[in-house]
Amino acid sequence: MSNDEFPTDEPAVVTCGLPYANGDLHIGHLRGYIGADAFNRALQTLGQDSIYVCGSDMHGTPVAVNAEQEGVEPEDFALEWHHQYEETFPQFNVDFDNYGHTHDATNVETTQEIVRTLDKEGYVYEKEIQVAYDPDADQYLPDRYVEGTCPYCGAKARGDECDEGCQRHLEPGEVEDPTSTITGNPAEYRERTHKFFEVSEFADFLTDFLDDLEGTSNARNQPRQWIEDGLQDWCITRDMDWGIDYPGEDGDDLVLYVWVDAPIEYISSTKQYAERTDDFDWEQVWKGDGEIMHVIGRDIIQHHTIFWPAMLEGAGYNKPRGIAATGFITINGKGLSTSRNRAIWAKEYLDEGFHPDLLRYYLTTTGGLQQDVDFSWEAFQETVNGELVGTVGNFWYRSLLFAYRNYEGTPDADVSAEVEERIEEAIADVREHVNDYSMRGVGQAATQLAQFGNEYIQRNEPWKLTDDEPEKAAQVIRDCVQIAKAVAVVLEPITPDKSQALWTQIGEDGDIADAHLDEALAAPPATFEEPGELFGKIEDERVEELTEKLEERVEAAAADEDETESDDTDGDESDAMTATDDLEPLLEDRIGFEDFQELDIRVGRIEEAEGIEGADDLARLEVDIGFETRQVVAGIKQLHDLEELPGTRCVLLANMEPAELFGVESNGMILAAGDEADLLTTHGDAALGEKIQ
Ligand code: B3M
Ligand code: ZN
Repeated sequence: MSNDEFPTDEPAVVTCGLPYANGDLHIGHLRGYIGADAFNRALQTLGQDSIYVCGSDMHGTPVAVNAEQEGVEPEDFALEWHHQYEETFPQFNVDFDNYGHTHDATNVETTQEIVRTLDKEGYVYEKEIQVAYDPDADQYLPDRYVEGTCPYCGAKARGDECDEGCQRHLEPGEVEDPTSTITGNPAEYRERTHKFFEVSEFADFLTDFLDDLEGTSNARNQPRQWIEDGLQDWCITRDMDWGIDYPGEDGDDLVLYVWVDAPIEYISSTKQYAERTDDFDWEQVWKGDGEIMHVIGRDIIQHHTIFWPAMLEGAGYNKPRGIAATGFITINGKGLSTSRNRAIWAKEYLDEGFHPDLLRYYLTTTGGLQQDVDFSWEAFQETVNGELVGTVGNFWYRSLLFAYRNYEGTPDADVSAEVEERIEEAIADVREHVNDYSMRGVGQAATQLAQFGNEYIQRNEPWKLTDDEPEKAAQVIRDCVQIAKAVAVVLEPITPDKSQALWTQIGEDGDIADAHLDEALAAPPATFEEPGELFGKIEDERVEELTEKLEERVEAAAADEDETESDDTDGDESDAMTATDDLEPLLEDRIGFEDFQELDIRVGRIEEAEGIEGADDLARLEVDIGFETRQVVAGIKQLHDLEELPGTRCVLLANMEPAELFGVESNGMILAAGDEADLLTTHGDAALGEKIQ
């Protein structure tokens, strides 16, 4: 890999975390796959040779547990979901160059080859460990078959992950107070021999790897802390039938841990693409100097920044160049929950008749590859009606219609210097945003260019010029057609169908997806047909109806849950914001106004933020409160991207007694809510230092 600016001379592979083949796809999945798809397309518009590969994650307890509940074999169960995913992704214009699955022959072979190499290189050893066992079910309890308490943060955790707390990977035997998810019995422990991969040997390599790693800051910062805390070796086998056999030991009942073969599918899928097309050198990427970029959820940072690069390095492969870890997704401000049916399902969205590009635009411009996304039908409507209909669609239609009616196409004139410069500026912005992994920035650059187009046409009023100043009118409209084309080119990674439609409307041949950014400045064809409108408004009644539908099914699911008192075992969700049962009760004691006045709470702005060495959760902040800048220690190190915090407005309890934490003096307390430390702020233009009252 290189850290050279894109486009580089080396081929690139973009991947997105593999979906477990165990249930319906929803908006939480889509934001990742769409984001990565847009990123790959954007790299291509820069001229980067790049492909996008993925596949279904077929193994492990996430699949086995759900298959068992349905009473079907894991393989049949997973294949059925796999086929559904294969059909669903293209419907969102998620255009994988190859979509395989982890149980196919290529991946079994590649996985066994890599594990064999790690073994041969001396990175694998055997160890006796205590493994959870359920005597009633007469079965060992790997991973999701066991639940308990996270030894690091005390949250409820699964056997192999602290999914509701600190997001750490947990090794077999680590979870405290383990109970079987099959019978609810406390688990017993039995001694078993397992294989371990010596991740601890790779601490120096990983430290260097993180120094070079591009993408989002959380993907660099969290693992740095884990390395500092000391890396543990990684148990890579499980007592299960479903999975890939440890090479050379097919006889026993151990299979490889799902997290060994899952990322290897990134390689296998690339190989399949290369074999099929004969047009891509997979080894140049995976064993040479190619560029590897992973888009993942932020709950699987450890797997991608510690285990995966260590495996690659140990087996003699290339290392990833960039990792973008996406934020959380909420629905109407509450955590997405599949068990509570608080989700927007992929199929549902399409069944409602919405074009995929609308959701692509919404997810990319609100969240991109990094930010949290809140989805509500109202917010979706606002974005679609405001930006796609009002700004982009309106500009496209009015300028092309004017051009068609007066010139039957693009008038014969030169593009003005002003417009050429503005388009060049947009192209430069896009280049920078793609290199920053900011797909949100790319979307915004396109919409701002359309906004400029609207202002330009409004300011020049070509309709007043056609009679008296025909040359000037022709030049203004020539400019507008150029801007329309440029917006389509810049927006293509996000709205591929709509951009293609505009491309065809202005008489261009072929695929806009093949156009590079420079094409934004190339002259459009001289004639074209009458244009149509490419975006339609979403009406208020539609939004009301959809919002009501969503609320009703969330209520129905809640009622169902009450009836059956069923446990939430699918838990692909982060549901902290909705767990109303977990809220602390309101205090009965009332306080007087004077008591409140004793709290000196001020409007502030974070100026600096850095992690405190040796402290897992603590960050040192410099907060400007108008009169002065305060040093404050806050427990937000894991919960926020510290690099992103400077400039963030916040609220500070200024007369908190000073305290010293890890040798750092804290002079105040910033206010935050909930497990994710959602920072409180003001929403108007209150000045820094203003008192909260
Ligand atoms: N199948 C899904 C997840 O944990 C898991 C990703 C594998 S990526 C190699 O988000
Ligand atoms: Zn934890």
